[in-house]
Amino acid sequence: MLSLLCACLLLVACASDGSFDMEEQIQDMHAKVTEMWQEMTTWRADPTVHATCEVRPSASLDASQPRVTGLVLFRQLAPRAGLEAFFALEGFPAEPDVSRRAIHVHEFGDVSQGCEATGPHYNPLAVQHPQHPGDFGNFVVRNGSLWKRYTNLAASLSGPHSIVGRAVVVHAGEDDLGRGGNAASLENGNAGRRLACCVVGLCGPAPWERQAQEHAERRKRHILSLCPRQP
Ligand SMILES: [Cu+2]
Ligand SMILES: [Zn+2]
Repeated sequence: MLSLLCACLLLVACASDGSFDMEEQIQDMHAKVTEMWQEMTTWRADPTVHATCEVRPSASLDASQPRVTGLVLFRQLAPRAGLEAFFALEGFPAEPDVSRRAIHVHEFGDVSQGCEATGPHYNPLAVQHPQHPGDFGNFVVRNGSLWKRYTNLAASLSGPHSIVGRAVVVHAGEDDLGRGGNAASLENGNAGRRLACCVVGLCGPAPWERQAQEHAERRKRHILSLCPRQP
């Protein structure tokens, strides 16, 4: 199948008169062949893909800003399956009430000049916020930390719109989810300053398994704490 598509691609390339339409068709066919190749090679082995992202405070923060650190882990059981994630972050201000903070995937995996270097939201289909892959929305922060497992997030670790190599950015504010009534709302949700970020990289299953075990133990401790002790 792949060799047939490659042959078609070559034929089209040979017949090309250099026009813009033909060039566009070749690019489109190339993207389709690449996507099929990625799916075929993944299908042969265990299709599960894992990724990790070690969150560090933005280098451009001033001294008054909180230093958020932690880990974001991803798992995808098959190329078209929903994305699962663990978010384990700390260092937010320990406010008495819960707060909500936005987390998104941004375009560039470049954190060399602070989180600003990660660019805008990753937006391969040129759509409005919050329809971007990696618009994860708002996360509840309690006592300065965030600990949550999510399933079915709208992003992927494989295919042409993979978020691998791109950045996860933690914001100081809440995402208005495109309802803010201004241009920025439809680009980035007016989520405020970029507190911390990391670059998504592929990894083995071990970090996910460790986090899953810790998550199960935390849940168990939480349930036990809700049960009144017998005298
Ligand atoms: Cu963002
Ligand atoms: Zn967005």
